[in-house]
Amino acid sequence: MRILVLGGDGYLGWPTALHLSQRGHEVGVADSLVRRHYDDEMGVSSLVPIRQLQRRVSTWKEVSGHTIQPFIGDLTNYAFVTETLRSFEPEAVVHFAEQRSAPYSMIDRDHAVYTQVNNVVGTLNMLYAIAELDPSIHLVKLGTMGEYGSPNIEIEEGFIEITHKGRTDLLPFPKQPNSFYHLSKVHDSHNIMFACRTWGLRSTDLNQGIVYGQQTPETVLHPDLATRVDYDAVFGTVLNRFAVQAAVGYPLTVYGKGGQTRAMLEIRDTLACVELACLNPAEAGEFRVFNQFTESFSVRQLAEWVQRVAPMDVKIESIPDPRVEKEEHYYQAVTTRLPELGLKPHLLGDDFVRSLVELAVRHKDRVNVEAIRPTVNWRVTRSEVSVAGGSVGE
Ligand code: NAD
Ligand code: USQ
Repeated sequence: MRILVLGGDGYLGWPTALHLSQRGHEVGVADSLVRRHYDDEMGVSSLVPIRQLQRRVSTWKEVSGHTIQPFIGDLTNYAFVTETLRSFEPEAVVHFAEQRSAPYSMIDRDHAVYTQVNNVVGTLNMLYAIAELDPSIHLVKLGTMGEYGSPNIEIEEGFIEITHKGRTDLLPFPKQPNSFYHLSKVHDSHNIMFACRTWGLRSTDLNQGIVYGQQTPETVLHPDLATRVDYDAVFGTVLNRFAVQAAVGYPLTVYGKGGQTRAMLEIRDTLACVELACLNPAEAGEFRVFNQFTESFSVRQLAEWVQRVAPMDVKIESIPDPRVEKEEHYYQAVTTRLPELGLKPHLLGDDFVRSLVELAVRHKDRVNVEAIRPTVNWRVTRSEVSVAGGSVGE
C-alpha cells in the first residue's frame, strides 16, 4: 500500500514508518519537527540520541534499500496538507502528528490553546483535504484510551448500546478525559465521525493506551534509526520514566495513591496494530473505533515491578498527585477488534522490564535529573515550568 505517516519523526511515527517500509509498503512521512522544539523549550532531550529526519531516511535507504519520502511542514497549514496528499497520493494516512503530552497541555492557557489548535485544526485540515482530493483515502487516526477517562463501568470499544425511556440506540461511549490534551482527541473523534457520516469518508480511530519500550526490529539495525524515548515529567510516560528513574537512582515517582490504572501496550504492538488497521480499511462512510492496548496496570504495580526486577536498589516514593484524577478506581476495557484482525500481543514480562532499565543505564549520562520531578500542576493556572525558548506556537 501507499501509506503516509503523519508525525513520522516522532516516538511512534518513525518506527511505524520503518516497519511499514520493511513490510514492502510505499511510505512517506510528514512532520513539522515541532517535537524537537518542545525539547528545547523544556531543556531536555531524548534519552537515546536521535538523528535528524534526513539522516534517518538516508541511513534507512543504505540499510534496507527502501525509500521513505519525507515531507516537512505543519498540518495546520492547509496548503502543505493538500500539496503533500497530491504529491504522495496515499491509500492510507496514519495520523500521529499531534501535541501528545497531557502535562504540556496543562502548563498554562497558552499551552492548552496551542495543543487544541494544533491537534484539532491539523486533523480538520486533513479531513477537508481527503474529502476534496480523494475521499477513498483511509484515515487511521491515533486517538487515546484516555478519551474515556475511568468510568465505574466497563469501557466498550467506541460505542455503547443504551436503552433510555424504552428506546434503544448505539451511541458513542461517554468521554470523561483528564486533560486539555486528552480533550483534543475527543474533539478530533467527533470531527472525524461527523466527516465520515457527512462526506462518506472512511476512518479508524485507534484509541491507544500508554506505549512503553523503544526498540523495534528495524530501529536496532543501525544507531541512526533509533527512535526517541522521553523520561522527563512533561513528555515521559510512566513505565519509560520508572525505568530511567531506576537507572539514575531516583526514587520512582508514584503520584498519589498509585491506584491509577491504565491500558498499555508495547511499542512493537503499536506498529502491528497500525498495519492491521491499514490492511483492513473501514468502509466508505464508516467511522470505527479500535481500543488499542494489550494489558492494564496500576501505576503502583508498575513501580513495584521495576523495583523487583531492576539490578539495582530501587526506592518508591509516593508524591502528591500533581494531576486531578481518580487515584483509585475500577478499570475494565474491551479490546476485541485488533485481536480479531490477528494481533498477537507482546505481553509485559520481567525480561522486558529489565531490558528497559538496562537501556536507561546505557544512556544515563544523558539524563537531566532536574527534569524528572513533576512541575505542572493541574490545580494552578500559572506555569511553574521554566520555559527557555518562549511558548511554542505563538
Ligand atoms: P511524538 O510527540 O513523539 O510524535 C508526534 C510527532 O508529530 C512529532 O514528531 C511532532 O513533530 C509531529 N507534529 C505535531 N504536531 C504537528 C503538526 N501540526 N504538523 C506536523 N507534525 C506535527 O508523539 P508519540 O508518542 O509518537 O505519539 C504519536 C501519537 O500517538 C500522538 O497522536 C499521541 O497522542 C498518540 N498516542 C501516544 C501514546 C504514547 O504512549 N506515546 C499513547 C497513546 C496515543
Ligand atoms: N504517573 C505517575 N508517575 C509518573 C508519571 C505518571 O504516577 O512519574 C501517573 C499519572 O498520574 C497517570 C498515569 O501515570 O495517572 C499515566 O501517566 P502518563 O504520563 O504515563 O500517561 P498519560 O498522561 O495518560 O499520556 C500518555 C501519552 C499520551 C497518550 C496516553 C494514553 O503521553 O499521548 O494519549 O498516554 S492513555 O493514558 O490511555 O490516555
